[in-house]
Parts: sequence; C-alpha cells; structure tokens
Amino acid sequence: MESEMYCFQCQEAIGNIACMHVGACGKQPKTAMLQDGLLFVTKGLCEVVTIIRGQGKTIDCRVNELVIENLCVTITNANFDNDVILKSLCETLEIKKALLQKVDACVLSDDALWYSNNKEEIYSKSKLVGILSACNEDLRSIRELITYGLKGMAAYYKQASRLLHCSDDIISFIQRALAKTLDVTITMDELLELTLEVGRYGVSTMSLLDEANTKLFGSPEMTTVRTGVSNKPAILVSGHELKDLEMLLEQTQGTGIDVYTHCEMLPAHYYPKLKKYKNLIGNYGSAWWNQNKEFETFNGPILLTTNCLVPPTDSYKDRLYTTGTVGFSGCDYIEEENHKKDFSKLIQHAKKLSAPSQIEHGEIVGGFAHNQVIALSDTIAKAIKSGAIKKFIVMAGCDGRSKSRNYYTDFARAVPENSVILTAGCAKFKYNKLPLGEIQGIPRVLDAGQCNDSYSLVKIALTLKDLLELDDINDFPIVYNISWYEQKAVIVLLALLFLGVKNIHLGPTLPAFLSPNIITLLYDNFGITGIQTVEEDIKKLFNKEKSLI
Ligand code: FSO
Ligand code: SF4
Repeated sequence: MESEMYCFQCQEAIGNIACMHVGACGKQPKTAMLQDGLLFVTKGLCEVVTIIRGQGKTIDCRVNELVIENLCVTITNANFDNDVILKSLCETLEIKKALLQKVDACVLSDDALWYSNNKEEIYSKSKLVGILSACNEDLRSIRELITYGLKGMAAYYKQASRLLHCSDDIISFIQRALAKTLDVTITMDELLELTLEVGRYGVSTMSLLDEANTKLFGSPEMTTVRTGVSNKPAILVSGHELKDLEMLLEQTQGTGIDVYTHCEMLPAHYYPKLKKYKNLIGNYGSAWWNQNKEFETFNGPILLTTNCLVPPTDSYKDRLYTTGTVGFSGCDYIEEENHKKDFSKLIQHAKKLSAPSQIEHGEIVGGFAHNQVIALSDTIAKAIKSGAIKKFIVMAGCDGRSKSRNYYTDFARAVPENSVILTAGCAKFKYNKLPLGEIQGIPRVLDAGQCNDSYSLVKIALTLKDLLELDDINDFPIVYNISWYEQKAVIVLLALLFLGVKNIHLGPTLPAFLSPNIITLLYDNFGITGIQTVEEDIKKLFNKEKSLI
C-alpha cells in the first residue's frame, strides 16, 4: 500500500522506520503534509533572509519570530490544528514574497523562489516536499539530524525570547543552517561540520535559557514537591513555559483556585520566585504520555503550554486549553497580547468543576541545577574522595509510552548503590518516585529540571572535574545512558557531542532517521551506541572503573 505520509522525526516512528499511514502520536496524513509544506517554505524563507542579511540589510522581528514559531509548530506533539498550520504556511509565503523584492541580483534556489496563494497548489506542493524528496539516504539522514536539532533549538530559543533574552547570533544561525539544508551542492563533510555547529549553538541556546530562567525566577534550589491533592478546584499546567505558569499563578491568587504542575512543568517548583505562590500546590501525575488518564481524573481545566500534547479524549477535551505554538482543533486557544495572557476563562471554568481526584500521595525531591549542586560541591567532592560516590550516570532525556522504556526503571534500580543518577527532562518519571536513597545526605537521583537543564548537568560535570583537577571531561567518572523521544532531545544530544562527551548510550532505540552509515559514523567518531539489556549495560557502564583521585 502506498504511504499517505512519511514522518520519522521521533522515537515512536512505527517499526522504527516511519509513520506512513497515521502517526503513532495521532498525527493525521493531512497534518503531516501541511507540516512538510510549512517546513519547506520556512527553509525557503531562511535562504532569502540569509541572503538579505549577507547584503547588509536588517530583518524585521516578525520574520525572525515566524521562523522560530514555524519550527516549533512542527515539533512532535505540538500542533495538530490544520487551520493553524495552513495559516502559518500562507503567512510565510507572503512574507517571503515581500522579502524577495529586497534581494539584490543573485541566484536563489527554486525552493526559495516558490510561491502560490492557491490552496490546492499549496497542498500539491506540500505533498512533494516531504522527507523522501531527498534521494540519497545518508545525505537525507544528516539533513534531518540537522533540521531536528534546529527544531529543538528553536523550542528553547522561544522560551528564552519570551523572557526577553534574545540573540541575533542564534537567530541568524538557525536561518543560515536551515537554508544550508536546501543546498544540493553541499558535501557530507560540510554537513557534518554543520551538525557540530548546531551542537555549539545548542549549548549557547540552553545557556541563554538558563540565564533567562534564573534571572527571572531565581536559581533552582532543593525542593520537596507534594504529589497529593487538596480539596479545592484547580488548574493543571503542562509543557515547558514557566512564564505562562507565573502569569496563571498571579491571576489565580485569592480566587480559591489551586494550581498543579504536570510532567515538564514539575521543575517550576524548584524556582524561588515560583514556589513562593501559596496556590502552587504540587505535581499531579507523571509523564506526558499518561495524560489521557491523568487529565481525566484531574477534573479541572488543563493548560498545555508546549508539547507534548496527546490528542484528547472526549471526556476532557472541553477542559483542555492550548497556548503558544500548541494547538488542537476544537480546543480553546489562549492568545498573547502585549506580552500578557488572560487566563480568566480557565479560572471561571475551574470554579464550576470539582477538585482533582487523588491518584497518589507522596513527595518528589528535585532542584539540583548547577548552582544548587555547586553549592554542595564540597560535600560531593568529599564523598568522591572517600570512595562513597564512585560514579555519576546521566539518565536525562524523555519518557514515552513504549513498554521497552521500563528498561530505564529497571536500570535505575540496578545502578550500583555507590553511584548517583543525574537527570533532567521527562525521563525522570521512570524512576523519580523510587526509594533510591542517599549517599552522605546527597540524594541518589539529582534532578536538574526540564530537558533544557541538561545544560546544568554538563556544568556540574565540568565543575566537579575541575575540583578533582582532571584535564578532560571524559576522565571524570561519569557515564551517559540517555533516553530520547523528540527533537529537543536531538539538540541536547548534539550539544553533548559538541562539548566532547563520548560513548553515550542512546535508547530505547536509535533514531529511525539515522541511516546505517550515519550510525556507523556516529559510533566511530563519538562512540554512540544503542542500549542492550539492563544487565549488559550495567556491566558495560559500571565495570570500567576510572580512577577517581
Ligand atoms: Fe519531555 Fe515532551 Fe522536555 Fe520533550 S515532555 S518529551 S524532549 O517535549 O521536551 O522532556
Ligand atoms: Fe510518527 Fe513521531 Fe512523526 Fe508522530 S512525530 S508521525 S509518532 S514519527
């Protein structure tokens, strides 16, 4: 049967090949087609913009914003609303057409020049420009690796820019790099060089977001978060946008409505300026893929600020609100005007609904971003020197619905008792409620925060390496067993490669978009491998003892 779509950008690509008839995420062929079209016209826009910049002219803010938004809209589990995607596609074409008037004589690709304002023509073009339009498997693979890394970078950049931390350097790089993916003359070596450059800019973007978050909300600190519920009606917030949560907390104060976090919003509790809100009660539930179950029992309105959105069931669809680049046809959308969002609709809605049903009762401890861990570095260094801590293992990344991900729960249980797990991202929900204990007062699972806070983990490793007077990050007793799901994990991976981290174990499967030759290349150059059984991987990662002092 001929495929109706072709998407392999996330770990759930069916059969670890591609989603060809409907996405495992629920994406329909028409949405996939429109997303392909949106990416195509965005790349064309980036070629035009890059030439205009090269000719010494400035680019309007809306153009820069649009490129970032378009990339975010195509991220896994972000936007399922065809009308929204088509609208962005048409706006991009119009902006590109206007900008073409500004270009001094030069050669542009057919892709950059393509224009139509006819819906049927736009659909036909979108059908032709999907992933399979590039015929060389290895070039396609590396181009997609770059594109997905840029999508992840755009997501983090968007968060930072909402906190008024912007960078022309990052924006122009994203545009330049996207434009290069259209260049049919580019060589494999040039693409590999570009891949590492994406990693370099990934580090800058995560650092920018870290600076934005800590400036606005303070440095994360060790915090205990409740997982039970109160008896008041409440709103649940998911996704990564701390700014949305802050606005909602401000607006719900004194209304009798409580606020809970879900999945990647859990780390909000670690920030001093957010945890001071008395109506921020606790965390409800676990990782994104459990939302059909957990949103149903929450009983109140839910706000999705970024991916990961699972198509809602009818039982709570009328309680689901989206904002930012998230969208689902039939769900209310909260607009932003003059940097403000009005959540009164959710608050009024919450008042009519009952309190959340209790699904668990306990605590989660987190807040171990770089400043908190560095404040504990003397205690940690003593524990390392005394031999109480032998090794650190980074288990950052994403969670997901595949059963094979139970590997990470079993692996966390099997990690030797003299080792500490460093985590960030929604991967932690596989083991953050296990009683894994402490070493000399240091919890054995140190959660730095959201997936972008993987940046903190690198900073922690570098600080401890210096403290132990080691020359190379790879001499520090740290190993990596990372679980990936979508494109933000791709930028985290490329950032780690740029920083010189070697021998990363990546699972639960290696990306479907990597061709066999590119997998070999990543193994030869960086030692990246897939996972095997818990027993084999524990043996591999913990039996090669490195001298600590
Ligand atoms: Fe998870 Fe989803 Fe943060 Fe991702 S909620 S999977 S890598 O969007 O962004 O870790
Ligand atoms: Fe499939 Fe992932 Fe693409 Fe969704 S985003 S269609 S699950 S590969």
